Amino acid sequence: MRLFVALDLSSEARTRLSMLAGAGLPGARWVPPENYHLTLRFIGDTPAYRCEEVDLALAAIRSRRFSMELSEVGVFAKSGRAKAVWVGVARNPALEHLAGKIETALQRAGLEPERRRFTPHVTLARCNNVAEDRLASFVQMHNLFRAGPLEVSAFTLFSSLLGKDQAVYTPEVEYELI
Ligand code: 2AM
Repeated sequence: MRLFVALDLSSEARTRLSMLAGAGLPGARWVPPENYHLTLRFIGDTPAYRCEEVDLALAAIRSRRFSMELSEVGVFAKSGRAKAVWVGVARNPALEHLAGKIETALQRAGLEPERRRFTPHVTLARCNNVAEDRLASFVQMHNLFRAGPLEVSAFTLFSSLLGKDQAVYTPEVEYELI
């Protein structure tokens, strides 16, 4: 199974985010609102025997509920080419604390450390060939975007099936925060 740990979003948050999507960016592949999530830790392909260890490690985490605010729109680029358009999160020590606990728990369960820095975001669109000026004006137009506060009372282990068009994400286990 291809796994990742993420925050699921409420339908209100999905609706707010979906209002940003759809127009003005030829070449963007918009993520369908049912697929919006905030990844806390990508795990990747996991053999069956490891899935149980991952579940046990995540189930042992005790971390507090918190709220967060979605804030700003940005772009990930690689070699100067835009790859994804995302909505970020206002600075949030509780969110970082939770991501850190998940990282520690998964390393203890035997997973390789995540080398990439945690950059909380919700991906709105993946880009193939989006014109730079269009992207710049999209970001500028939506830079004051805010949604929240969103209450976070659980995190979720998702499986991901990569499809030809869009991935199918399935919530496998939900872990309550205290
Ligand atoms: P993204 O939204 O920035 O693409 C499921 O694939 C989730 O895991 C996505 O939200 C994706 O982030 C995230 N992810 C993090 N690292 C990944 C990787 N190496 N490969 C695929 N997805 C990754």
